[in-house]
Formats: sequence, C-alpha cells, structure tokens
Amino acid sequence: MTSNNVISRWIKSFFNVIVFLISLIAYGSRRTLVLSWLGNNGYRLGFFEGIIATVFFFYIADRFVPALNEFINGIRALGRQTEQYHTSSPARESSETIQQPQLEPSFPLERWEFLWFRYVEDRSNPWGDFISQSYKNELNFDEDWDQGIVNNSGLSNNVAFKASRTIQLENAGRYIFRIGADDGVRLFLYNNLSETKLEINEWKDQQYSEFERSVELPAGVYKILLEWYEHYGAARARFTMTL
Ligand SMILES: [Ca+2]
Repeated sequence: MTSNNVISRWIKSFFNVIVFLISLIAYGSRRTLVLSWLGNNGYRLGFFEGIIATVFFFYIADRFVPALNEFINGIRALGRQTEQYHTSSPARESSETIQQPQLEPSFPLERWEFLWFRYVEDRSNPWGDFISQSYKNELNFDEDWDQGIVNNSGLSNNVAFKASRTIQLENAGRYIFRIGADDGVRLFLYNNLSETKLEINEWKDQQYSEFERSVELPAGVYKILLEWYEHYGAARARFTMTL
C-alpha cells in the first residue's frame, strides 16, 4: 500500500479503531474506541506514585501514528504523580481517554494503601476529586498534621482518605482497635467472607477524639477499611490494633 493510499484511507475512514490496553500492577483495562470524525484527537493519561503503566496502542487503520507511539513509549514510569498529554490525528474534536488508578480500595497485603480525595461536605457522598495514592507499611500509625498540609495532598482543609489493607492473623484472640481522628473517621473490619466483624462510625466534625472497641477474632485473613476526613482546622489520624 502506497503512502498516498494510506493517507487516503486514513482521511476517508470513518472508523479508526484504537485498541487501548493498559496494564498496571494488579490492574488492567482494555477498551476500543470508534472515532467517527476527522481531525485532531487528544489523549491524556494520568498515573500516580507507585504505579507502573505500560500502554499499547494498536491502530487497525494500518499503522501507528509515530508521534503517538513516541508518547506511549514515554509514559512507562515509576515515580511521582505525572500526567502527559498528546494530540494526534485523526479526530477533529478533542476526545480524551483518562485512565485513573483504581479508585476503590485494593486492600493490599502487608501495607496500607491510602487513596486521597478532596472532602465534600455531603454525608451521602463525601468523596470529591481524587488527589493521589500513598502507602504505609506500619500497621499502627499516628499522623498529626495539626494545621498544616495533610500528607502530600497539598491541602490543609477539606481532604479525606480511604485506607485499606489485608492482614493475616496468626493467633486467635481479643483484638483491640483504637482509632483517633480530627475530624471524622469510620472503621470497618471484614473477614474473608466479607462479613463485617467490627464497625466504628464517628463520621462527624470533631476535635481530636479516640474510639476503642475490642473484638474476638479467630486466626485468619481480614480486611480493614479506614475512612477519614479533615474539614477544617487541625487534622490528625490514628490507628492502632493490638492483641
Ligand atoms: Ca479539623
């Protein structure tokens, strides 16, 4: 096929199909886009600390766009939050595909995963824009940000997290959970059948307060979900689990 034919086919084609495959650690997605217009098409990909993104574009319309391919090769990375943007043919109107890291807690084994969001003063859905993802190895923690910036969110007010992890309990026993928060906090403990074994719900604006419950647990695998928000003023989040 000559390059003229390629260009001609390119311009005349109403169906340029992109198979867009993204592989992330413990996460993958694939989709097909059917573009029925001509002109520039923008692609935006955001990814976040701790995630390796490998992206493949495959054009059924005969070939890769070299510049696009270059863009794809450029985003394999492990590092701080970054975002890249590229504009290429053939769509006239801007159309973008945004691949977010998973926004639901992933309950990793042996470390906390923190998903940071803007806090919205809405009891039915307090989760605003996703900000970033971070991790913490230690099971027990006490983070006191006082009036300052909360973690690396860039925010000192109206910020929230969903923290999750999976734990393996070698010993049965009565475990003591103590959580502390300024402002709101709620804790859920699930067993491997996703049954709720413990729930503490103190989702409200408050000065730093601590809440303690104990629960008898057989040895086994458990999932912990800790949700927290800071409305305004000082901010602090604490979690301890002891036998
Ligand atoms: Ca506060």
